[in-house]
Amino acid sequence: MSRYTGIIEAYRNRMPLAPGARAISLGEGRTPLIRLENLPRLEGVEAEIYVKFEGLNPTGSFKDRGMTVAVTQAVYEGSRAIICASTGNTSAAAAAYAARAGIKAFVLIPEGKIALGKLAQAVVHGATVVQIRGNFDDGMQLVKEVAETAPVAIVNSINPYRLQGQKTAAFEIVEALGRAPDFHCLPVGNAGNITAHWIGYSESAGLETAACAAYPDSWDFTGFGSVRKRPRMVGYQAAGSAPFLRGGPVKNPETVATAIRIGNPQSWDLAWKVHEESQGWFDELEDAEILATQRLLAETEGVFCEPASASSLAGALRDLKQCKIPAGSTVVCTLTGNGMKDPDVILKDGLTGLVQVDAERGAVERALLERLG
Ligand code: AN7
Repeated sequence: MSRYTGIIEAYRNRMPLAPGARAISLGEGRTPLIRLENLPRLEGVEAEIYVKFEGLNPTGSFKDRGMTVAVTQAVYEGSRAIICASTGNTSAAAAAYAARAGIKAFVLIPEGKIALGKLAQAVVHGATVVQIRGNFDDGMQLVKEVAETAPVAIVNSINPYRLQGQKTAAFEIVEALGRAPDFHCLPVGNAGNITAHWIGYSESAGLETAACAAYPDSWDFTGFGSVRKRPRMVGYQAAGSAPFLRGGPVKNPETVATAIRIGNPQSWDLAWKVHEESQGWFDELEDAEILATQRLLAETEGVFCEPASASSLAGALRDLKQCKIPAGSTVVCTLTGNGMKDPDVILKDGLTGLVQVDAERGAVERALLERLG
């Protein structure tokens, strides 16, 4: 057994990094693929459903897989600072990996619209947090403009090294299952992650994909194939922020799932290629469905993901019930981020399960007995 040191070292031969590039890592990756045992039965769906719990990465989201590679390459190229726009998770990851690398991070976030835990992360890691009076899409536009002249490397997913890191989630799934699942469901914001997964599955199958347009230079990824099949990729958006369902950008995106409050996805073309090549689909979910599924998963399986992440499972359950996903299928849902980042969304509904009693044995016993039924 050797010490696990993150996705770059684990998949070095599949990374378009210079051999001499020093990996900036926090041990990201190797997240659990948890088979749901209670929820499918309770919901009356017949399928092998797994959740890939990316909330267990070092900063609590899948962004760490991409950030380790983007920051490694930025440092290798001599950058002293990185910049991103973010709905929260990218800023947390950028801040942490910049701290690890000893460089500066600048993060643009929509004022008042990111989960508190994510803001705390950016602050604690010493990033300069620029709160803009606008949304993610405004921030992204500003980042592109500023980076034209300022000596900063963009680490949003338009940076091709990000997707190279994020593809490793698919590698891990194929290794764990011994094959690709039939369906892979995930939340879609900028659509970088769905593209990255498709790249990962394609590499695992040794198959070409038009999504390799997202590659840095002309990286040849064929020849790694060990499995034959790729999954159908299914992307879910929040109804108030669903540009893929509207056929174009959404001007004022709104959703309780602030991580995917994105109206102008940066990987628009790539995502449609994935849609076509994988014969998948996009769909949308109401905020209430997303929150109900977040709760259901937490209460029945002990897995606490953030609202955006729950949309993957909410969508999968609906599509299973409607037989869009056939019974008996193997389905993997990516739980992109950790629920602990966004306690507000849970607590604003009131504190269920909270009881006040006197500090006295009898009172505590009564409280228990009433609920043990
Ligand atoms: C939990 O942090 O865009 O479709 O700026 O945080 O690859 O954009 C976050 C995105 C899903 C969507 N789930 O992924 C950001 C940001 C969670 C997320 C997505 C995000 P993409």
